[in-house]
This record gives sequence, structure tokens and C-alpha cells, in this order.
Amino acid sequence: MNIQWYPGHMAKARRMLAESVKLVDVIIEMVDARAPASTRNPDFDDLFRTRPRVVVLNKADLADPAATRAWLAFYRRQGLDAISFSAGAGKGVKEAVSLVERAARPVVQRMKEKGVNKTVRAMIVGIPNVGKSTFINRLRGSAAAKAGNRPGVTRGKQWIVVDTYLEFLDTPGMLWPKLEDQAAAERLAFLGSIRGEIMDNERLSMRLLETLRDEAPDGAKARLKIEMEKEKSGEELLLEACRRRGWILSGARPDTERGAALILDEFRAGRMGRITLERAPTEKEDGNGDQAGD
Ligand SMILES: Nc1nc2c(ncn2[C@@H]2O[C@H](COP(=O)(O)OP(=O)(O)OP(=O)(O)O)[C@@H](O)[C@H]2O)c(=O)[nH]1
Ligand SMILES: [Mg+2]
Repeated sequence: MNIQWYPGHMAKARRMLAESVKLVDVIIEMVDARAPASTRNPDFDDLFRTRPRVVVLNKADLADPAATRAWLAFYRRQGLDAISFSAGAGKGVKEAVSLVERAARPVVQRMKEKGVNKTVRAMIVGIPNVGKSTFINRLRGSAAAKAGNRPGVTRGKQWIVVDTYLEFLDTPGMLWPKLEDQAAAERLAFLGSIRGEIMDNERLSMRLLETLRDEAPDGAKARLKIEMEKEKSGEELLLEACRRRGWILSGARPDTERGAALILDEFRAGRMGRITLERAPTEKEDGNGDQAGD
């Protein structure tokens, strides 16, 4: 399927981020642990070159733990400090704070030598709905940043005091204007990071079912009460799920519209299991491994 969206406000968001870099000491790049490659904005490498950057793989509670470990190892091989986090559950707050402090240490040290106790300012960036505001609220221990389960909740940037010497700049989620990789766009849509109104839920759910059929059939099979055989198309899987789950209209017609919406909801909420849609490159593939044994 061809996913299109309107990048007008994204260009504005990019300008705002470029301006805000000057105000902060550290950049926290938040990605979705279920698709750490597609949810990472390729523009950011260039945009944030001048600041220390750390990566938070959020929604780790919804991702496959082994895949998350492989992604963390991958980032660390790239020289990026990275942690996994579940902002929803709020575990690992201490580790997250020390991640930010570690990144800010050089600037804090420089200021200390001048006799100044520096307040560390961190900006959090990432695609819509990845959990940026929830993360800040967790670190702060109370809800100061508005959060919600749809993309586009945070509208403008907002400073939030997390601690005496730590302030966070919350920013609106940002997608890249030209997401040419349609497979990546599709994974963003599966995760709910692209607004629902610009795509067809029924087709999206069929593509999701095909992906699950090939990559992680067990959870969907149990949840939807259907066999995820290779020879079944996405349409057949959707129709079967409607019948088995009782999403039926008058005249025994499958209610594919409702079924599609519910399947997407259930997948996004993790009810089909902890599924990671992208595999981390191995040491061999990213060229940072020990080549001696080859
Ligand atoms: N399961 C799970 N849900 C999470 C986690 N973190 C955030 N959420 C949920 O994800 C949704 C989006 O969270 P927000 O914090 O509003 O996301 P955001 O990145 O600030 O989104 P925008 O402001 O739209 O860019 C909310 O429903 C959160 O409760 C997590 O670690 N696990
Ligand atoms: Mg937000």
C-alpha cells in the first residue's frame, strides 16, 4: 500500500528543533523498541551533530526482549549510549537519569571548574506517539507533560523541570517529510505513529496480518483464533478473524472495518505478544565486529 501524508507542519517542526538545539546540552532520541530503525529519524544525525546524543528504546514492554538486547548492543557498537525503557510502567528511571547525566558530564564539569552548578537541559525528540511526554512525566514523578494514545498530542515545545539540576524540553513528534522507504512507512503505520485518517485501516490490517503470518504468527493465532498458514492472504486472514471473533454485520457479512480497527488496536497494545518488527544488524553486518575469525 502507498502511504502518503502532509509534511507541511513537519517542516515547521524541523525548523523549531534546529533552533532549540542551541538551548540544550543533551539530545535524547526516543525510538520505538518494536521498530528501532524505522522510528529513527535519519535527519537527526545531521540536525543534532553538535550535541551529545543518547538513544532510548521506549515501549520495551511491548517488544521482544532478545531483539531489544540486540538493538542496544548495535547502538553501543555505533558509539551511542542507549537504554531500553518502558515509560508506561516507569521502570528504570534511575538508569534513564544517569544516562542523561553521563552525556552531560563534560559540560557540567567545565561549568563546575568555573564555580557554577549547571542545570542540565535535555531535549527529547522522536516520532509522534513514541512516548516522549510520558517519559518526562515518569522522570519527574508527576504528570506535567500532556500525553495521550494518538500521534500529535504535544503541539509546541515545552520546558519541564524534572529535578533541581535537570530540565527537559518536550517537543512535538516529528516524522520525516519524505519517507521513501514504504516498508518503513508501513511499520510506522502498524505502530500507530502515522495518523489514522490518511490511510485505509482495512488494507493496513491485511498487511499487518501478512507480516505477522510470516514473522510472528503465534500471538495473532492465539488472539484471533485463526490458523496463520503461509498460503492465506491478508484478506483471507482478516475475513477469518472477523468470523472467529464475531465481528459480523446483519446478513452474516464480516464487519471488516471494525475488525481491522480492533486488530490494529490489539496489536498496538501488545495483545498479540511482544513483537519486534525489525532485527538489529549483527556485528558482522555493521562492520564493527571482530573480523579476526572470518
Ligand atoms: N505500553 C507502553 N505504552 C507507552 C509507553 N510509553 C508511552 N506509552 C503510551 O504511548 C502513548 C503516547 O505517549 P505520549 O507520551 O503522549 O507520546 P509522545 O511521544 O509524547 O507523542 P506526541 O506528543 O504525539 O509526539 C500513551 O498512550 C502512553 O501511555 C511504554 O513504555 N509502554
Ligand atoms: Mg508528547
